[in-house]
Amino acid sequence: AALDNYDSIGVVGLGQSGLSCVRFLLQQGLRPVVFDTREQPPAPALQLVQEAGLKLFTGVLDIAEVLACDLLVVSPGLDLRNPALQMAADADIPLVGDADIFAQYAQAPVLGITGSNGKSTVTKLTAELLSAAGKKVAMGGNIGIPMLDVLAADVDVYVLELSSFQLDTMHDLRLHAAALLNISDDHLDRYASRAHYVQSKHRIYNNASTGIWNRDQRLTAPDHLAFEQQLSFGSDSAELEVPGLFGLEFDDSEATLYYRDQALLRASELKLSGVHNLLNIQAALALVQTLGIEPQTVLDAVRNFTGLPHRCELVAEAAGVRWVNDSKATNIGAAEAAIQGLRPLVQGKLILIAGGDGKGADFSVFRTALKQVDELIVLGRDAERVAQHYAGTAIRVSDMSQAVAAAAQQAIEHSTVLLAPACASLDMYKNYEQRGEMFKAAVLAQVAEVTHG
Ligand code: UMA
Ligand code: ADP
Repeated sequence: AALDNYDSIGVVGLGQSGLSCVRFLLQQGLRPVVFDTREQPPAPALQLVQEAGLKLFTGVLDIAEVLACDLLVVSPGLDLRNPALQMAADADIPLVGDADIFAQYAQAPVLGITGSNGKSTVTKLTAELLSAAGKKVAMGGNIGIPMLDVLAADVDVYVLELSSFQLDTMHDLRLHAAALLNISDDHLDRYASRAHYVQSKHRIYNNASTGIWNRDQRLTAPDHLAFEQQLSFGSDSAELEVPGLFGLEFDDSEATLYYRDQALLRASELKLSGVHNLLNIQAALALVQTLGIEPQTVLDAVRNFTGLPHRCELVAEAAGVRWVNDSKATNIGAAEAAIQGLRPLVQGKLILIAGGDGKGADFSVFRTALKQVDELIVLGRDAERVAQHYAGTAIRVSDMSQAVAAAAQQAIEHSTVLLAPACASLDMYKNYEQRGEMFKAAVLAQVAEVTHG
């Protein structure tokens, strides 16, 4: 979307993305008309809009005003099936996201990351690997920093986390490399079918020079990209006829990460845990490899990467027990990944702390993952709904310190205690971060007691 071709630009949505778009357009000397479907849009954007004296429409989108625009920059939180947006699309008014504006101004190669799970982890790690290789990196997108806010003249490479919503409105961005990490059910309330959600994820490969995909899930493969334009990763070994540059080999309970036929790292050298994180690391190595950075040259940065907080974060290792905080596992899919990712690496017991606000999910699908758990400790509003699908006897507790104490009692040597609630936290905590902090505090107190008490 070359902005000077349009006479009347509408910005729809005044959250973080909308605020950043309005600010950016004003900097370019353009005065958009702004919309938000809420009567009361968030204060920061509202203030900017009022200061700049822009025309503002709040509440149900005014069809005539929307159709009066010749370009609409739509926020990711808005459903494109909104009637006014649908009419605009039917009238051939381009509906774009911030990525299309970004595309006009970014002067350096852009790496893009999408997937149902692991996006933020891979985005952050990729940025750290690039920094380790001496590049000036700018990171943004769904990770929480609007991409237009990180545009700068002196950037060597951009790393963007892209949600399916951002991909839906992305047409012009030509990614130097695009990674589709995995696909599992998510956000199905916004898509007509699972196939539509998959299609949305695949948009990341449109215009990409290289597509990076997951051999464990054929569904992630970029079918229209030539063989030479593909790199892949997976939990099998790497020397396959598919473009298998990265892979894993397992012996006993240890996994080794391979690049072609070269062993790079053993899982025990890492601060991250879980097979899913070994996949995330491969994806990040593949992304940086497309810029000519050889995996061998950034291994220290991989070893030192502590991950993002609350995602399979190793909190403590004491008395042969590993304590892992995966409070970000707010749905069944993420908790399953944590359980399945950790299971092969645990020789003693795998002890799970779960429960919270189940958001009406059907927990019978959690049963398979629960079979891999040696002890289940449940808390929160939907504790019983989780416990009900456990074959053994679940231990019921009423707060996090009780949960940690119960886990300590059950643990034997080489056990792992995992907080992966499969539920939102809002019944007991402000957010998943606070729940994770409570877990960490309880674990550190428990460990100190064992050491000194
Ligand atoms: N909303 C309205 N009316 C409007 C505009 C927004 O009701 O007119 C509502 C949306 O339905 C949503 C909320 O406001 O509930 C925020 O929507 P938004 O589009 O304004 O969101 P931003 O504040 O711009 O933040 C977005 C991403 N959020 C979403 O896609 C919902 C952020 O990802 C992202 O970090 C930010 O842009 C910067 O790029 C967050 C997220 O939850 C972390 N993403 C989803 C996820 O990861 O599952 C996709
Ligand atoms: P996203 O940004 O896609 O939400 P995060 O990196 O924040 O992903 O991780 C969120 C949760 O998803 C983590 O708590 C973890 O349990 C799970 N997860 C991380 N990486 C993967 C992966 N590669 N496959 C499946 N699940 C994963």
